[in-house]
Amino acid sequence: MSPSSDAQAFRDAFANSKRVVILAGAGLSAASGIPTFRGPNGLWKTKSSKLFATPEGFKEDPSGVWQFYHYKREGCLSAQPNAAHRAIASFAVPAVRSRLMPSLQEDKLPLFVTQNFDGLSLRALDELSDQLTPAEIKLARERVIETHGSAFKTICLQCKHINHTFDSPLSPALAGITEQNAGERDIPIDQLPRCGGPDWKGSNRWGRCGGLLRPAVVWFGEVPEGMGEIAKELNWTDLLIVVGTSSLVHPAAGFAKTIKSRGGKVAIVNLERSEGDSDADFLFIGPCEETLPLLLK
Ligand code: BV8
Ligand code: ZN
Repeated sequence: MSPSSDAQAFRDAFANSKRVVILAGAGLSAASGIPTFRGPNGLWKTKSSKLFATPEGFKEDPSGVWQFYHYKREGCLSAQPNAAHRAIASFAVPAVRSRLMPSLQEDKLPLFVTQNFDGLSLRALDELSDQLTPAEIKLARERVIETHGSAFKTICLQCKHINHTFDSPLSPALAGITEQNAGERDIPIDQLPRCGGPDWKGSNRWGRCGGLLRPAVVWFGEVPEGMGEIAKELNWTDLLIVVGTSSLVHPAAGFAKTIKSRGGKVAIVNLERSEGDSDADFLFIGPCEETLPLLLK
């Protein structure tokens, strides 16, 4: 049976769902100006994912990879959440949940798994500070899993310290790097982001070690974040909403099949057809920044 595009039937299924998971990909942030990976002008068209999204690539060319992530981080910092981010963030508001999802088990917030590392979904939650208490925002943020990591976290290769920072540039040598000139400079490794920051002098007062940092994003062959919590949640999920992903990258691409195999429903909101979408229960083709707010009104 082919997927339904009946918005009211989707709203009814949504209202009857006890446990909801939302999975998002690059299409969620497209309207915020963040390029997707595999679209017509996708990132992987211009850059090789082998170099920029694998641990081997980083080992081979840490200078090139840091330049790539520097301008990606800058892009994410200057981007704003769009209407689709805000529609999903609105589930954190109790009145929205009771209107849209009155059957939620113990009013459990949907688990939101994003493959994006741009931080925009968390920023959309922070924007609700006029409607939610800090405790409610904290609770909602804990239900967001950035399963492919975050552009705003770094890991030290030496002491494994994970640092969360919006500072930019992470080292003076990266200042002025843009998409146009990235890779032109060969930045010496000791001028790349170091543990303890650019003014690291020996073991400074934070006890940081000065080791080389890497972006805390999940590269190919690496274990995505939150897999245990996600697997547990998928056991109970009766509705998975998939937004803005080509559904080509595993294990996220396999969530829909898991839900279907357990009798749950799958709704896909995507600009164009995506891998495996004919098995979905609902399919809404269009820009999610327009379709999602309409579906969730
Ligand atoms: C894992 C981070 C084991 C960095 C990314 C060989 C060796 C090892 C592993 C594998 C292997 N062969 C296969 C694998 C598995 C591999 C994989 O799936 N490969 C694929 C390509 C075949 N996966 C992994 O390696 C993963 N790890 O398997 O570990 C394991 C597994 C389970 C449990 C324990 C251990 C790690 C995957 C993470 C890789 N990291 N990037 C960086 O990007 O800089 S991948 C990259 O793809 C991004 O993270 C991105 O999030 C992800 C998915 O892409 P999308 O978000 O879907 O973006 P895309 O452009 O493709 O599509 C956008 C969609 O939006 C389009 O459909 C478009 O139509 C739509 N759209 C556009 N605009 C809009 C819109 N929709 C709505 N509205 C709009 N306005
Ligand atoms: Zn360190």
